[in-house]
Amino acid sequence: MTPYQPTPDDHFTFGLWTVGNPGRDPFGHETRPPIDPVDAVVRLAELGAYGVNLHDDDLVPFGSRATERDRIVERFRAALADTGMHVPMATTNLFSQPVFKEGAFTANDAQVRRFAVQKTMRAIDLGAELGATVYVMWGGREGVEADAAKDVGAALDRYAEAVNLCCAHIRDRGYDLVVALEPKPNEPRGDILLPTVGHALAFIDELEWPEMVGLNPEFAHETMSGLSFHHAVAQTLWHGKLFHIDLNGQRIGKYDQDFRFGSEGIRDAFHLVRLLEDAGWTGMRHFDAHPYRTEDHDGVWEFARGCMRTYLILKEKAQRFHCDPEIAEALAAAKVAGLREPTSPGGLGTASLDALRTADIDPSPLATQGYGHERLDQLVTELLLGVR
Ligand SMILES: [Mn+2]
Repeated sequence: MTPYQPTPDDHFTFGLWTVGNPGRDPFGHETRPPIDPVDAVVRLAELGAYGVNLHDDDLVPFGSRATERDRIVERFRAALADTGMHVPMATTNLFSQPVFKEGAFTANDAQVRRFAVQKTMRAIDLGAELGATVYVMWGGREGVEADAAKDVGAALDRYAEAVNLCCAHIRDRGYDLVVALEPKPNEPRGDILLPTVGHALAFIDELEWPEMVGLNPEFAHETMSGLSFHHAVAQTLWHGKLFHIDLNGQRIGKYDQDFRFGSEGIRDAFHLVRLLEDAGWTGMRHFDAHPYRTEDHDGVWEFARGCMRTYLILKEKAQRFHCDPEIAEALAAAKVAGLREPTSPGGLGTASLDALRTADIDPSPLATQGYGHERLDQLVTELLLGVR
């Protein structure tokens, strides 16, 4: 088999909105005609993907009548059945329509909020109908430019209420579905609520059913703020809250680029893949990215192939990282395994506290020891550059 050839076992998924992105940006019109969702399913299946994810409006145009909705869904289900493709995740578009310009779950107008929750309930029904087990919530319009216009505490009350209502709907219907919140710091709003993984993790603890809610962290969204995505995902895993993940490429400090996975931040991407593979992450490797605006449809499929191929190359690099004897030496010199040893082997009792209080620890030799990070980091660089 060709090396780095994806198969469904790799669990690669794409949003319909990713390969289907027509190349519109704030300064320019579409550069590609729309792709029929059925064609996207067929092409991605040929490339070795496991499935596709969708917003409600990606499949069923906003405002469609019920009969039209059912016809579109039936045709789409037939394509899934023909290709063996899955829909592991679904989400709601609560950002494109003008009704959501002031927010959706956190709009100041209660009728807008009710419409947003109702739209989400219907999109949850669609996701469940298509077999999704994860429901992603990205609150793209849940924010503000004019700070005087938004009471942030009240907005968080309403945000929690909306998530609770959606969880109540899932429970009431008996769906096998969990919710994954997707943090983002800004864009399209000046500031967005739940801007980072840390904010979202703390928010979950305030919900009615925190066990039903986790995160969908995105590479570009943490990186936009200059934060380490690898660290964000590691902490999400540590809390048992990695329910889904959005992979793409992004440079710090720029607009939301959503580039092909690995096109920017290749070292961050490597450490992320190493983290996911070492953790035995069994979920989807979902690409939430856009082909460059320069591309025609051939370029779209090159983009999709590139996302998966780079992941598989980095997965192999992660395996080589673990087998390389010089890297093993450097990891030992850096005392990486030492962090697994408890600081207080006896725990938190009085005897252990006394042992720590009275321990004879000389900081001088500890202060002068070197950790060999220069050598270790250079070895990682050489691994990624393909010379070892
Ligand atoms: Mn995303």
